[in-house]
Amino acid sequence: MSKRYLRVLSISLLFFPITTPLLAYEKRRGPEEVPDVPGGWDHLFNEMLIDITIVGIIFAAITIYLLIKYRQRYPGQEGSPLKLTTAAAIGWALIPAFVFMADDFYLAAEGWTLFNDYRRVPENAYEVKVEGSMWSWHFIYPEGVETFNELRVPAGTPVVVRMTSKDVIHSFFLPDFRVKEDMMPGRVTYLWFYPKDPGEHLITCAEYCGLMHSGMKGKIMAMPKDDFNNWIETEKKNSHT
Ligand SMILES: [Cu+2]
Repeated sequence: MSKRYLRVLSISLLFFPITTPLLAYEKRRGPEEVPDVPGGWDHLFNEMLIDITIVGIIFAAITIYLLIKYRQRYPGQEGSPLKLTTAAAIGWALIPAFVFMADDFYLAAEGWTLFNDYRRVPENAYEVKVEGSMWSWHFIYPEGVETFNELRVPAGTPVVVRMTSKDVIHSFFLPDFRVKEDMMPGRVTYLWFYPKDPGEHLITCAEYCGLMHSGMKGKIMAMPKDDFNNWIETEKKNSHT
């Protein structure tokens, strides 16, 4: 490999870690759309698994190759190390490092982008308050209706929950929606999720909060919009009588 070629190659590779995050940024959606956060986390997780596997195989293959190629062939054999120029030595160290770093930066940028989506509540979100306590969830709807351990929401609308705790730290975890957030006394935290279709989803506490922590479960019931509105109306009447 000529020196000039090496220099051009290493300089262009230096730009790799800078440009790859831009590629990830390119994939952003418009502000009106509800971003697919659970799909995004799953995608990122799979991408990382694939990358780790590929990188692992490459490293293992090179190691095995070198082990065989430079093995001791007879007792007392002394090796004759390859003489590299300084530039070549630096190149061999830096170029592979930058290639793998580019991949790391790309994944990190995807993670940051996704984290933004995960923290930015869609504008038309339906807002419910929830208070955690040992060992149940108390939901308060904007219409004044209250439920325990069962959060009913209209399907097809993003939902934001504003959370706090009565006693100790709990963590509101919705495995199906890949979201989790601590609830603390004296502080309001939030998370949002998007129940696209009607269905039931688990709510569970993900922060050890005492004896019955493992029993601190609830469910989300995403209902067809009309059913949900009817339910709210009925509950509203019930709570006033
Ligand atoms: Cu708890």
